[in-house]
Amino acid sequence: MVQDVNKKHHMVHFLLTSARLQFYKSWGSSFLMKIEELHLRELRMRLKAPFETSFGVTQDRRIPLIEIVADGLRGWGEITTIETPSYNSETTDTAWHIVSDFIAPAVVGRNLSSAAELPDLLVGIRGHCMAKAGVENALWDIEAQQKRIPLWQLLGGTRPEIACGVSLGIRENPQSLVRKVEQELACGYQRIKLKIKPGKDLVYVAAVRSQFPNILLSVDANSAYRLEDVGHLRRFDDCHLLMVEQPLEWDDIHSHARLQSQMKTAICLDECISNEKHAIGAIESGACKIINIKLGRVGGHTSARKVHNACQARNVPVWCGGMLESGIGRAHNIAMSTLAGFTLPGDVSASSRYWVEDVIEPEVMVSAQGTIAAPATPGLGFVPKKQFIEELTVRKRSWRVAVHASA
Ligand code: OSB
Ligand code: MG
Repeated sequence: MVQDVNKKHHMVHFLLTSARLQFYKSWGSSFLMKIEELHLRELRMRLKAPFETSFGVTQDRRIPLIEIVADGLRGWGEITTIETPSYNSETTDTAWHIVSDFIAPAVVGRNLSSAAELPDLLVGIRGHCMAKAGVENALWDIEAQQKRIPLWQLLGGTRPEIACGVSLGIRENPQSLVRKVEQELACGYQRIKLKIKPGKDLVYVAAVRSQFPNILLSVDANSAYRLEDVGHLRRFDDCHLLMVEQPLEWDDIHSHARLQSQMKTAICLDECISNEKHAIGAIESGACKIINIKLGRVGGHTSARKVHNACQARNVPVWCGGMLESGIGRAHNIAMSTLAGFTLPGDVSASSRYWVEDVIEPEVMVSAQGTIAAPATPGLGFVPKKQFIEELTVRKRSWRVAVHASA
């Protein structure tokens, strides 16, 4: 029985006793997670600077966060939707609806033996990968805390530090873009990705390439071109790019295969890949040579690991994409990026590039070599700043298991 505490207030709520914890530990690997509470919040966070992609400009983020309590442990996940349905079909508001009306009622009160069981519990909900991922990832945080190991180790990660790149928004002119690239390189970032759109592409990329002939450089079009633009897109072959990311439509793997057969530059798919089957289909049809894995887009750590394994088995490098996340999402991205197949620098960069103040402690820091160290403490490894999160919260809904005092 699940009760929405916004309607019903006086809930009796049990915390895990140390005796029960001992009981679970004595069962070795057979853990149980009883999901006792789920809290859904929307945070408003202003980016330090506006971020422009081919689909629009963002500065004021509306970020849904998930906080789950299971067996007295608290786990956190971020729903990586943006505000509009212009990257994929989800938005902050669709996620609010799906979590409120379908996911929370399906999971609160359930017993799981592992976070990896969540996708099966939610098979009846089609799509809405980002909404599901926020919830699943909070459970992964809890499972790692139960097992007293860092989340990245629970996931099977092998890299104690990850390689970082940056994603730079479209700018007013090539000169200011070159200056921005120079700053990021001085911070140590190992790879520069430039957002492009028709009219703000080749000239910008050529300006950066001529100034920095040897850096790892890539471009991301976020679906701004069509297969008919193949003549134009082929001109990127002269820029010696590591990859061109998602040049064609968000749901069109086939056209990317046609384009890749006519381009030397490796195509990397982002928007097109929501699960392992998409990844296998894209690789086997020659639609891409690299895949960007985003935890939200693929539905959480369980699916992300399957996509990673499918790519690794086919010798396709992967890297971790970003969605302008708060520290919670960023911490999950770091954990995932420690898997062995993440051989290219990702879009996971320092908190201070985005936020005046982040919602976790410590904030995500990047070394002068452009790396982030995987955390050593159990679970997510970064502590959510509860007070600051409350201050940023503009709406909140909570669900708790109704328990009887005599239970
Ligand atoms: O395509 O990678 C993308 C931001 C919003 C939506 C889509 C994308 C991005 C980014 C930002 O590139 C990466 C970051 O978080 O720094
Ligand atoms: Mg992208």
